[in-house]
Amino acid sequence: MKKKMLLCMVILVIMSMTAFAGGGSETTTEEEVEPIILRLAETHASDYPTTLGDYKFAELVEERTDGRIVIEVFHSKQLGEEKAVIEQVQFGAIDFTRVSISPLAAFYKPFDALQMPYLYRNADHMWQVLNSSIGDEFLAGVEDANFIGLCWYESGARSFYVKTPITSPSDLVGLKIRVQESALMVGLVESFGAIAQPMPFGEVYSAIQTGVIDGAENNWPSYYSTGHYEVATNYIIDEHTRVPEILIASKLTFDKISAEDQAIIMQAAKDSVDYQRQMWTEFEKVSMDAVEANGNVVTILSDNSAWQAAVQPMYDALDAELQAVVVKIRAVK
Ligand code: GTR
Repeated sequence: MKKKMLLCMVILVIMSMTAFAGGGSETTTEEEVEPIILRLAETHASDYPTTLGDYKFAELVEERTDGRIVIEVFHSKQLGEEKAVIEQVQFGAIDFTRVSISPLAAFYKPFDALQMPYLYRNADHMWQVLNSSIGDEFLAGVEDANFIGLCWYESGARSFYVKTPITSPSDLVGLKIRVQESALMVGLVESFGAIAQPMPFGEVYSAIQTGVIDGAENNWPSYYSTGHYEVATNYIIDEHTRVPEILIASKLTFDKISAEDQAIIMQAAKDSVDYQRQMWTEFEKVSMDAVEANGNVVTILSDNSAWQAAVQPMYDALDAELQAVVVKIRAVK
């Protein structure tokens, strides 16, 4: 009898312990689910329009996953310069980045077709293309290089700025001009007879200041926000390229996420675009006003045919596949 009671008591104690452990662990798991923390690298400062787009994207992802996925934005090159960041995204050490497609073209060559000089008639034309099946095919295609293309951001048009006066393409002959780490941009600058100097973005200011280079090229917001306008005061609005910005994820990171969360991330990126474009328009105006208030020589061209003619050989040199993409882009109304 005693033995039976003892056995019953032991069983009861074990049962209650198991129940406690089970019940307890269920509540703790719910309460203590750790969010997945992912990192996004951005080259620009915290208040730059692309960074504001990144923040919007991160905010939407966090909201729509009820805090299960948190994306931390590391702006101002905290995780490195663009080329190094792209490499790290490719092997999964960084989860996301927002970059210009110029350096990304070294990893996915077809991007060259999207960044040819004087390709788009204007910003609207570029957005028609990016929002069409052409843009979608590029976002999907970049998976071949181990990236997931999420969305496009605005980046205006790039123009040259140099230390010396400039009014025509011939003023660029022999000048040392910094370009992004992109073969296409090297070719573009060489088409004007300048000497291309590929260099990370963060080194440009002091390179101009110390005379290592004579100038560079970029859009209004970058010319202003980097302070390059202080050291290369002649800005000629030749608008030689519109280079889309892109938000990408590492395929290695993406593959670890559930299909449901992947869809949330994709949609959040798309839903951040309007906000980024609006921030772009505002900051472009702020930049123009600030540069003009600084007394820089800004030359607006009424005719850029000489500039366009100089880069024509680049089209002839494109391979047949990319030439076909160019034809499709030009046909978009
Ligand atoms: C900016 C672009 C950056 C970076 C930079 C550069 O317009 O937003 O991502 O590519 O140009 O010239 O390096």
